[in-house]
Amino acid sequence: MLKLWGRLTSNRTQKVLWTLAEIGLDFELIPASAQMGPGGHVAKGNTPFGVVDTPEYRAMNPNGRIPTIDDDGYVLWESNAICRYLVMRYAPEQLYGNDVRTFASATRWQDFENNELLPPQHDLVMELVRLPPQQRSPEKLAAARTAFNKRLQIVEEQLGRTRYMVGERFTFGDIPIGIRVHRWVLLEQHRPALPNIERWYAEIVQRPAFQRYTADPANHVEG
Ligand SMILES: N[C@@H](CCC(=O)N[C@@H](CS)C(=O)NCC(=O)O)C(=O)O
Repeated sequence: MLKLWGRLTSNRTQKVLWTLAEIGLDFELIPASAQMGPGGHVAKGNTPFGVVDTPEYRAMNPNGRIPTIDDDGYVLWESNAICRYLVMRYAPEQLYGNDVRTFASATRWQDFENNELLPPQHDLVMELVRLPPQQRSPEKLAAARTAFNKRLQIVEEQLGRTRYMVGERFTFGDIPIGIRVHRWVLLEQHRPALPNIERWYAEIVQRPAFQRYTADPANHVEG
């Protein structure tokens, strides 16, 4: 059975969990993290799950980060690479219509999420939830908000042109953007009106695979 090292509260692990749920593949989740544990973030004095600093784990993933998978002896790290591997191996028709251009367009949204949306949202999560209040900075929070909202406008425009991130069908390109938008909805009280994203999000949240691991607010706003 496929093994996945990670944690439910990790947004990169979430990408893999949602993809596995779409495919319907059985797997074993092994809790692992240097930063978070069952009680929350180490910045608040919690004990982390660990595992990632052991020689065995480092031999699989020299970064000591999560997620990592072992699929029948094939070890892979980097969350987006894992998702690409999983969809190519197990669900090409289902998650990109087995079409090379649809595949490339979906990877474009993976890269956009990783490079443009994730860094400001990471700062938002730290400033709103994870850091102890005395370590938070209003300036950093404001800068993260501005940067995130600006990039989200690009998603809004895309969803004004197509029903999903890549055309008229759900693809694996919707997964990373869906995680980012879900976190934003859960975390941010004052959001600008983005009607195309709202329409798309209302559809996304109804997917059973989204409900399986990603929907639960405890996996996103837990401090
Ligand atoms: N580019 C890597 C980044 C991996 C990464 O930074 N993962 C975070 C969790 S989202 C992590 O390992 N944090 C430290 C920890 O939990 O120990 C990927 O996408 O897999």
